[in-house]
Amino acid sequence: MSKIEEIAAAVEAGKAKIIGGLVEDAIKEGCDPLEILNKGMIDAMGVVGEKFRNNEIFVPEMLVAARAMKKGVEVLKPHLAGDSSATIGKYIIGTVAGDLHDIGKNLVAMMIESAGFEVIDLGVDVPAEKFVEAIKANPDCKIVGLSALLTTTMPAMKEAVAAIIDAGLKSQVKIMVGGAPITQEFADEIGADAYTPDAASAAQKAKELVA
Ligand code: B1M
Repeated sequence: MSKIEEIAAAVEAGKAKIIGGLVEDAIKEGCDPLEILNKGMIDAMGVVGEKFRNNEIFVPEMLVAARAMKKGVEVLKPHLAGDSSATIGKYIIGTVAGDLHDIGKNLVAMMIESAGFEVIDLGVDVPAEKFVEAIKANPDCKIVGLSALLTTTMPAMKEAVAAIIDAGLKSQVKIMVGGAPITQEFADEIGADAYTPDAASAAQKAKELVA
């Protein structure tokens, strides 16, 4: 088994205690940090999701897999993040109301930070008003990013975008959206400025939006 396969197996089995060591070993062996993230962790979470959908595993197993991935990302972070010494603007991010998924949102925040933004992370289950308050409290903020992982929380994303527009803040900030069930069509429909499918493209798009 390759180191990356071992990492994937550890994420799937929720082995949070050993994952840090495996990631360190893989780095020492010269594995590409992005490949460790994509093939070792994100793909493994895809397998976990598939097993959950097929009733082969349940919420507790999904939770321990998520914990293992978070531990792995902590160790990987310094190897992924670039030089963020120069700040090109503030970026507010959060997972929308009713949604507790934060692994993808955290990855987006990490990539955005390494692209040079100062990230203000509002966390998970963020109501529309909290996004509005945070934008008002940071008049120099240029972009707000909304994440949703559940089809049932897509309406909360729509509400958050509407609240930002209704509060007259659309001339101040660009709105970026993403998350597994989100599509370009949905982003267009709710009035977001940009949709990106993953963390790397979110960072790229954010830079373009402030250029
Ligand atoms: Co949940 N869950 N979950 N879950 N969970 C999914 C999302 C699900 C697809 C699993 C499945 O059925 N196959 C399913 C949703 C089905 C649907 O909506 N149609 C589901 C469900 C049903 C649920 C519960 C309802 C289960 C229950 O209680 N019965 C429940 C809901 C809780 C709630 O939020 N209110 C629930 C709970 C949980 C846990 C708490 C156990 C745990 C989350 C832990 C955590 O995040 N701290 C969990 C997990 C781990 C998953 C899966 C397995 C993995 C999610 C993940 O972290 N992926 C997931 C299945 C799957 O995704 N295949 C599943 C890895 C991550 C890197 O990817 O988050 O997609 P992702 O982020 C990507 C992109 O989407 C994108 O970039 C990221 C990195 O490249 N992206 C953005 C994300 N946000 C972005 C924002 C952007 C741009 C890009 O711009 C701003």
